[in-house]
Amino acid sequence: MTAETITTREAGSPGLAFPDGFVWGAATAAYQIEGAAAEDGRGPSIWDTFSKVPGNVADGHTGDVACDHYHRYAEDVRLMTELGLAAYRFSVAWPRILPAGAGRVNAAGLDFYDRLVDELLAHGIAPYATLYHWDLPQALEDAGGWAVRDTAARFADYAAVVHERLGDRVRTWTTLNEPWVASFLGYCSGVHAPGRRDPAAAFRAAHHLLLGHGLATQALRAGGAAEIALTLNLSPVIQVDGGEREATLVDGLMNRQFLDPALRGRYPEDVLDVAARHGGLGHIRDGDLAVVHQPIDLLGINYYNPSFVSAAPAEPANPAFPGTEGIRFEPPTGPTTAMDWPIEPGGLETLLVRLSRDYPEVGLLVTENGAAFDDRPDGDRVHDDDRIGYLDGHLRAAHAAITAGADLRGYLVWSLLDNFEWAYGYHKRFGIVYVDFETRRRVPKDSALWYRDVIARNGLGSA
Ligand code: IFM
Repeated sequence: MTAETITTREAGSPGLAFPDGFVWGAATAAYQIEGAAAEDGRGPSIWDTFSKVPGNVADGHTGDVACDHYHRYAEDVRLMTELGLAAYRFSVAWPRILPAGAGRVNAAGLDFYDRLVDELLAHGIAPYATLYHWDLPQALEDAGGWAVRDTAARFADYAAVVHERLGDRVRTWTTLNEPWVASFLGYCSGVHAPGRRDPAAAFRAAHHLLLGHGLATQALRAGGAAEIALTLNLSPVIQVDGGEREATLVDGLMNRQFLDPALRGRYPEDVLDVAARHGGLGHIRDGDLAVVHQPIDLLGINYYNPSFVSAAPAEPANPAFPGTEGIRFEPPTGPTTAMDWPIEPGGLETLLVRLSRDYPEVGLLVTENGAAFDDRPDGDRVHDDDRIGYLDGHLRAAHAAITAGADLRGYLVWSLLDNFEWAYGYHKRFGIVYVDFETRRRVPKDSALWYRDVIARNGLGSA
């Protein structure tokens, strides 16, 4: 992924057909959409706590009500049906199932996902369940959070409880969503829950998340799970001044720190060097990597943009990347989304081709890709041509990767609904369906109608 170039493709391109059986879907996450934060026995999560501390989330927004999906899930499944989705990726809120993280199981929490799964199946939509999308039960954080080893074992126990209830109907399971974000934004830069600023804790958290993935995968397999995935946020790292050293280090910290243990059973040496200088390696015990390195069926890829770096000797370390003194993270120079993230569809092609070359044994699934823009309703419509352009470009890149041999099985757009975008609150809209956060009314945007047509023809029309 280092010293690579990114392919640029012309707009105004021909129609493209995807392989038969290619899975089209959409993704969400529990804390971002469910609301009902204190209902039916749900316990507090680190995001409940974090979002209530003034200054942590824009305008003091919280996930207390969010899209109210907990009560409106049937309406949301109807929307999915109208779009023709084959799969819906949602996450299970750990504190709904085990309000204190371990011990007592909350039956009402399991009942909610039971209803959701049945509703999806009744409409012919495959449920893809993610077990951890960042809402750690607060009680476990109080006991040390992901920085302590015990949390990995508790995660596997929780995975077994959920699988026991839903495993007869859910085929596809994802253990973790974006462990880099959970560990380095949560425990190092502190811009995500639990808001800690301790690089050593972040490296420990990363390892315990990976260990939790391995233990949960064992528990899911023992229960007979059909298909198991790990989802990573991956970003090709490009060195703009032509060198390679800085890009390689950032690639290690963001990408290979998770890819190599999970898919090869070892940490990259460059990552171990940085971790050793930030708290040491005492938390990595003999035998851990064999547990982490479980055979999995799918690698989930969340791709939004590449990263650009350069050598800059006076630069301090980036707050989310320990050990990056002397490396500048370059701001985008071309078009960006409302997140100020560069729009570079070619990065997805680069990434998919690289993954299929370096980790050929695992199938690939885009579990998130999408963009925030400043959408405004116009009567009953939301004209979001910028999002259509973004999605079209990225699907063309995905198609090019398939043509080049990548074993890409499907594409799940982020996100079905506008939702709680973490530290940005409700200010950033990623949905293909607009949500009015006063009334909770849903309005499919033009991109949703466009996506419905893409799904119906299993490909892109000519533009
Ligand atoms: O909203 C998030 C999601 O929770 C994880 N992946 C990135 C998305 C956009 O920031």
